[in-house]
Amino acid sequence: MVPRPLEAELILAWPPLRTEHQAMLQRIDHLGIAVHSLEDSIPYYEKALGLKCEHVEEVAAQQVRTAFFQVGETHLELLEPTSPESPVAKFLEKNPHGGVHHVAFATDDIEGQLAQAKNAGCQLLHEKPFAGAANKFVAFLHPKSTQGVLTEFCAPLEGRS
Ligand code: CMX
Repeated sequence: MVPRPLEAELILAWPPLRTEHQAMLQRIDHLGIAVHSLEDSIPYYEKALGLKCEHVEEVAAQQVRTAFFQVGETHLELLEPTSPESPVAKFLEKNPHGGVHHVAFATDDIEGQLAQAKNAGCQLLHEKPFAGAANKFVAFLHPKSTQGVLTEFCAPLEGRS
């Protein structure tokens, strides 16, 4: 069958062309999910979904307590605010039932990814990555500049100064 023009264009355009300067996203590292209380929320993930809470960690700089669950190659990160000033507390004010707070992409080049996003017109919430949960270097893009999704880039902290 001869492809219709649109299909032919899609075939020609796939995979997207990359230049050697483009940073590379590797996978969805985790989904951040805002909750009021880890203690109240963890049983749902363990009992209803059959997942296992791997670890609980406070990230003081972000004013959150986190709980991680592995799902295949990715994780769920529950986020409980530890202060009314926490970004997650503000999110819960607007979304009282909680819900998906951010999408975090693992990358092999976090600075390159930030530069690429900035060049594309995105607002960086952090010009420089910083130490986040689970031994990761992280940086965020403002959701108003990313089609409404708070976006995180992350890379292993290991080997960074
Ligand atoms: N997803 C989508 N939209 C969001 C959002 C989110 N998570 N959080 C806020 N917004 C929207 C608000 O609904 C609001 O929209 P309207 O203007 O239409 O009402 C707008 O963004 C508010 O933007 P703002 O006034 O600039 O900022 P806020 O004080 O509400 O803070 C944000 C929002 C994203 C800048 C802040 O949460 C932030 O800096 N986040 C990055 C750090 C973070 O989230 N840390 C917690 C997780 C840490 C971890 O994973 O360990």
